[in-house]
Order: sequence, then structure tokens, then C-alpha cells
Amino acid sequence: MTQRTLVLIKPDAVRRGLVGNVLSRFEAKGLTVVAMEQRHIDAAQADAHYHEHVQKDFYPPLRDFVTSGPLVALVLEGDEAIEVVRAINGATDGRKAAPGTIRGDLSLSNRENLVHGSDSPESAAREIALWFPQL
Ligand code: RTP
Ligand code: MG
Repeated sequence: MTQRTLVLIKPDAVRRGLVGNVLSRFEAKGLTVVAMEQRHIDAAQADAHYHEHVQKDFYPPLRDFVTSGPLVALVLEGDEAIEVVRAINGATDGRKAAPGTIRGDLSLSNRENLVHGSDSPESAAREIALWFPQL
């Protein structure tokens, strides 16, 4: 089934010059870019995006990280796009993510892990409305 998913190419990827590397993996897989914008978000946008994590111990440094510089937000579309993107991203912790995934190939961190992908159809709908209300 064709789905849309919200992806963030996080500030560590922008700082490290890895936007093209990350984006090319999604494009090569056959996913379509429906919307894409570079943004430097504030704490309120970080809190809205990560609302299920705001009470957790790891959240304050996560908020600092995602607001630390520009990121690239995009909506990708394709067959089973939500699960496909999360498989391409790899496990949350870059040290444990499988080689061949974005995090497994390019991250050594549990926080600075380069990408975000929506984790369910409900999350995707909420996140797309938050980041790209015009869609
Ligand atoms: P994401 O939401 O970014 O796609 O990542 P995910 O589903 O694989 O991981 P999630 O559990 O939703 O965590 C969101 C982001 O928070 C940071 N994190 N830090 N213990 C920690 O220090 C910790 N755990 C998670 C990561 O940046 C993770 O992607
Ligand atoms: Mg998540």
C-alpha cells in the first residue's frame, strides 16, 4: 500500500555534509520526495515533534541536539514507505545498527543518529501535518 512518511535529516548529518549521502539512499530505493525543506527549528517545534519523549530523561539533550543547527525535513512516498524508511535508517543506536543502514554505516551514537522516520501510520499523519501543514 502506498504510504507517506515524515523524515528528518538531523543536524549532525547537515554538519557532516551527509545530506546527499542520506537522500541518495532513499531516492535509490525508489521513494519519491513529496516535500523537502531545510529548517532550523526552535524548542517548541522540537517538543511538538517529540511529544511522546518530552518527559523522558534523554529528552533535554535530544532537544538541544535537534535545535543545534539546520536540519532537512522531508515527506517521502512509496509502497510501505513507513517500514521501508525505518529499515533503511537502521536501529536507533548507531553502534548497534546493521551495516548497510544509514545509522549502521555512518553513526556511532545513540543520539546523533542522522535521521528520523515516522514509526506508524498514525505518527506519519501527525508528523506530516506538523511539518508540512500545506500537504
Ligand atoms: P527517530 O524517532 O529519531 O526516528 O528514532 P527512533 O524511532 O529509532 O528512536 P526513538 O526511541 O523514537 O528516539 C528518538 C530519538 O531520541 C534519541 N534518543 N536518545 N537513550 C538515549 O540517549 C536516546 N534514546 C533515543 C535519538 O536521536 C532517537 O533517534
Ligand atoms: Mg521514534
